[in-house]
Amino acid sequence: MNMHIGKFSIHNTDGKARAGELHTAHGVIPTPIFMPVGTQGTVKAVCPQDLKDLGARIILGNTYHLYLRPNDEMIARRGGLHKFMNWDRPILTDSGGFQVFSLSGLRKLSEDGVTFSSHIDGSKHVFTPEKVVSIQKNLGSDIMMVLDECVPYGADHEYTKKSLGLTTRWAARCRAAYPQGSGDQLLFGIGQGGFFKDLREESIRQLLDIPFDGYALGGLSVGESKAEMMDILYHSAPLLPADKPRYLMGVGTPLDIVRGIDAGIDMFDCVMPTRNARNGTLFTSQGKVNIKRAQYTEDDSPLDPECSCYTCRNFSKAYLRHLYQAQEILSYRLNTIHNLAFFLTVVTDARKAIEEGTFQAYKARFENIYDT
Ligand code: PRF
Ligand code: ZN
Repeated sequence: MNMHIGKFSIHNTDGKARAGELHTAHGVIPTPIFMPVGTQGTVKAVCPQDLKDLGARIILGNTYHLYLRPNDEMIARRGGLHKFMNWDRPILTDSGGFQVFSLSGLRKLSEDGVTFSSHIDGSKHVFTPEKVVSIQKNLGSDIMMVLDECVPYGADHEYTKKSLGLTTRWAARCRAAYPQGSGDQLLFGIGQGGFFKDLREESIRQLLDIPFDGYALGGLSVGESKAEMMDILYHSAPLLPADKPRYLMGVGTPLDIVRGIDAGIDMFDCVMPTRNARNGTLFTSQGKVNIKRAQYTEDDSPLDPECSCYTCRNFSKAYLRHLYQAQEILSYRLNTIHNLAFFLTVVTDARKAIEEGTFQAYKARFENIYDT
């Protein structure tokens, strides 16, 4: 195994914001980083080459989906997910815990794991900590996530406390199934604790007794208000080990990401740029654009004059609106390319600002354009 794998170095800080580098088996990831979501072994509507042209450095895949279809052993026989989908840069896989709770039908939690029925054909399956590590080993992701319970919004203190204990015990079993340094893959722990600061502290404190290669905050952006999320984010991010990468799962809007960086987070993923692209909501340096609006019918200007992506260099808003209205496949592709370019630019610009010591000004400018 390459002795640098898992190494994380921070070369600049600005307030709590950090600029660093994480070494993985498929290359070095500059942080802060945004990870486009490629749930089923594809970032919807774009090719791996498009992602490279956009400067994407790491993408996310989902254990839950790839286990159910086409299945992890089938992918392993083809040399793993990188080979199967022809993406040679890093991949992070989520553990499936969250997807079981958000997508599958009937499910039952026990100490051993979670029993659930497939959203595809209703068939019954069990995810244990050992099973999700085994699946992620078959997929060959660079970063594996532990099995956790993402506590539903509104859960009370008693439920949340019990649940985080279970998440910690599952995390320890995941680590035991893949001891640190036993291969080229990294394993991240996930802190839960709902919207109770004492429980967030307890969850992170428990995780610190287990050596992980990085630490995530889970259980945010699950239906709470912006203010509640920010309160927990700014409280909990600094409690994660300073010398390990910190990952805020499933978050968020461009402003959430900038604030997350401000709170000391290094890694982000969200379906927002790709999903919103497909329903015509585009993010620009001037704010959000709803491309279906009549005002763009004869607007020959580029979507974002400050963007240098393929879409903005070559097409007008009038054309993008037409493609959307006509439900053309190219609409998905061009919109996705632009939205990903925007999210990736947010983190690269943030990184530059941290290096130059101008991150607060960058954040302030951002807050003027995006209010959510
Ligand atoms: N746990 C896992 N994946 C996740 C989350 C979580 O809490 C979230 C919450 N925003 C998104 N993805 N394993
Ligand atoms: Zn663009």
